[in-house]
Amino acid sequence: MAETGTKPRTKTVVKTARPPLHKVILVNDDFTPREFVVRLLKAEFRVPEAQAAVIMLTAHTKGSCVVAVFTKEVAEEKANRATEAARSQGYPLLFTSEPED
Ligand code: TYC
Repeated sequence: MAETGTKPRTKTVVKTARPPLHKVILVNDDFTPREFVVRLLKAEFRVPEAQAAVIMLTAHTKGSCVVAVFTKEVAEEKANRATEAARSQGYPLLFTSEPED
């Protein structure tokens, strides 16, 4: 084929897709003591006392509160682990996870 001297105008840009994030959500209940919720948040999610207190109070007043975001598998694992930790102490405290909007 004859050389036209033209160059392609398209460029290939390589983009690395980030994994979609999932929220871990703390759900309110009428039975778990506030202090236990704060202690669990500190132990399981490594949040400082003041932040744990804000998260607990937000769930207490609004019904639920986002604790943190992770990749899907990590969010599910952390929510299950924290829920299990509460159950092992006899509390019905629930953590769920769902995709971030
Ligand atoms: N509502 C509980 C109480 O009054 C405290 C609480 C807060 C429980 C947040 C769960 O996710 C929760 N003892």
